[in-house]
Amino acid sequence: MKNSMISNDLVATENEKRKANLQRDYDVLGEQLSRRAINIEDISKRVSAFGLAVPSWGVGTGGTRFARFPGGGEPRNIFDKIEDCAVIQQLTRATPTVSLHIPWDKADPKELNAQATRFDLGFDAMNSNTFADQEGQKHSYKFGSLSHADQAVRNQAIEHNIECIEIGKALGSKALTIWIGDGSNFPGQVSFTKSFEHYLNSTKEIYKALPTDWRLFTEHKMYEPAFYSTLVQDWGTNYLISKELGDKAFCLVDLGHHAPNVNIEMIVSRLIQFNKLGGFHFNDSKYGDDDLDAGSIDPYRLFLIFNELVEAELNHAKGFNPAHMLDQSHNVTDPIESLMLSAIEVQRAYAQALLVDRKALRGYQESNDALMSAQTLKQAFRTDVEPVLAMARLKSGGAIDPVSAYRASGYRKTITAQRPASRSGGGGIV
Ligand SMILES: [Mn+2]
Repeated sequence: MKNSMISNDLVATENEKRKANLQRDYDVLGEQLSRRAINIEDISKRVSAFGLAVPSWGVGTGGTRFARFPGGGEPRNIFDKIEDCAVIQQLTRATPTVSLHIPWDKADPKELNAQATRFDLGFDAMNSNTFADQEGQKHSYKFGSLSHADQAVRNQAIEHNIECIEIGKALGSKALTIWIGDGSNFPGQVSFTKSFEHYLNSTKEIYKALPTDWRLFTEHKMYEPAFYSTLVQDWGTNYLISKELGDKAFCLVDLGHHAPNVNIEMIVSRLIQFNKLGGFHFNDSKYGDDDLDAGSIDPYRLFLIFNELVEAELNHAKGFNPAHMLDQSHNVTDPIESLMLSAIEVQRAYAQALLVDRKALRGYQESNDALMSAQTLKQAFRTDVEPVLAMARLKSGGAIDPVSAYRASGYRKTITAQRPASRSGGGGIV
């Protein structure tokens, strides 16, 4: 890393304390895996190559509809946010890119590029915002944006998305993510058919402005902010959109945007099979769109999703290139710590999924051995891959224990002194 927010000497000192034990754990795991005909070095290499994007808005403290309790040293602007993202990447080596949200992160692209280059960071998908009104905006999105009854409102929303593409081009981004809050709170409030027709026509205009090497991601969400009907409410509608738009349009799966108990891994499989999986917003939930830390509630579900992804990767599924991003709200933790651990949880699910004995699984599936099929997945999930993840971090210059190194650095205290407290800053967790 060209520049670092935390002293590399401090990271080295912290690693030195843990290196010998890690090597021992790694060797033991390597021996265990070799008995299963798995080369630990192969798994390590794949884990090292696996990257996630951090959403710029994730490094600020989140909130609920009731209150927000700001933490110390909150980023004041996109340049502070990139510094916090650089810390996450420095210590985990798992998050080489940042995903921007316009207009919150609007700034001179030259300056944005310079700040990202300082830390060897890149820019992932651009995120537009037509779910809130911005200062000086001509038309309100109170009753919708891309699906609004009024053509003038729809045009304003279309133009905003095209502007996001233009900014993204200057930053080396290759994708636009559209999530809208359009919907209704009362039966009869909107015409399902008419509003969807408007949405499709609007999105087709945006699609036309998409460069040839870009992808358009649309994100479905079951409810909120609209509580009776949401325009893009489920993966079926999302799939219809991507089919209507064309080959550059893909579905984005946000784990928290489904009803409890929905079989998300099966949705993922369907989208892969029909070449429409764009990527993920990783988080976890217990009840609804709780935006909890990835893997904190149901790590097995995360693993089962990665089981599908690894299957597709190994089969070289056509056009398979999912974008990985975290999308969470950190209300009670230090966002940097949550994002570091969440990135590691996603990597963990990936590493565990790489351990699935696929040949054995296929055999059990073909002989209808339900019990052993399930056990084959469980064997991989039960394997403690922490030494692989920690070794991958160490070898690529990160921290064996990112949270300990972060706490030892006193980074939060330093930035709290440098960045005056602010009570503002939108939630905007989508
Ligand atoms: Mn999302």
